[in-house]
Amino acid sequence: MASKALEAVSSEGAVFPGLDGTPGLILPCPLASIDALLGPMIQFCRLNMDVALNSGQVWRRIGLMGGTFDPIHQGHLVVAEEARERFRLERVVFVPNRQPPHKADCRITSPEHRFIMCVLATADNPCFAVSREEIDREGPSYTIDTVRAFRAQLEPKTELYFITGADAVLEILTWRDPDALLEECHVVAAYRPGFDLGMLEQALGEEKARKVQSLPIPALDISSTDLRTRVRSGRSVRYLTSPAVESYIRKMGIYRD
Ligand code: DND
Repeated sequence: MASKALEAVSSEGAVFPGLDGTPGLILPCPLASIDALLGPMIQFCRLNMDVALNSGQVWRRIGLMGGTFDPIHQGHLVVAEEARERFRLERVVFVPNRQPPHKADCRITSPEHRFIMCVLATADNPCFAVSREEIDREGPSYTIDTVRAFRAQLEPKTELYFITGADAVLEILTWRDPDALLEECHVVAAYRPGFDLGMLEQALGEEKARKVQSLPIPALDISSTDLRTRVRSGRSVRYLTSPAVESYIRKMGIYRD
């Protein structure tokens, strides 16, 4: 099972490989309800996180890809993959937030739907895992709390890279405890062609901007907002997100209203 490729979620179900030979996941079929999916997803995710973090192996570099992921799409996946390659990350852990601190007044899809979509989108990449660190933590999902929670589980030598978009990094001084965040992990700012890197220095000041690692990524003009709008108006999201996520959105009726 571990060697099988991901098959899209369909009426026949889907098989996901586990990381490094851990048992894979067979989705219950048919996809009747979120409850039927959540149990196996959480178990699969825990197993993979155990392999990713607690396998006794000393990791040198782990990436944390934070986001609201409402929904996750190819843009997010490309950023994670580019960061993995560029910084030679052994694992990239996707960390969907429960309560985005900067989107308090926005309507956000339930954390469990967003978590499941992250698992579906990442399950076929043996270097990707999904964490429930923020999903299971009450209150606003502050990144510094997450970085410290991961730090506590990892060897002191392991370097942590918090990966996010350059647009988000421009706002980092408004985040909780930005100085500590910049000290306790490498902050990676992924930028698309046309982004003026000088803006990072303008926004953060020279000293803090120097601590940020910039990462060029290919231009993919995809956004979660656009995906939600498309679903609401009955348009296709095919190829903008993974087939399993597309299928999940359709079957669960997410973003229809
Ligand atoms: P978003 O809501 O922007 O995530 O949140 C990004 C991260 O910042 C999350 O982990 C938040 O919890 C954290 N945050 C924000 C504010 C305050 C604090 C923490 C705090 O601690 O006080 P999205 O799901 O919208 O996107 C995830 C990332 O992917 C973003 O950085 C976004 O820029 C990037 N992205 C793309 N990059 C390349 N090409 C595309 C992209 N679409 C989104 N097409």
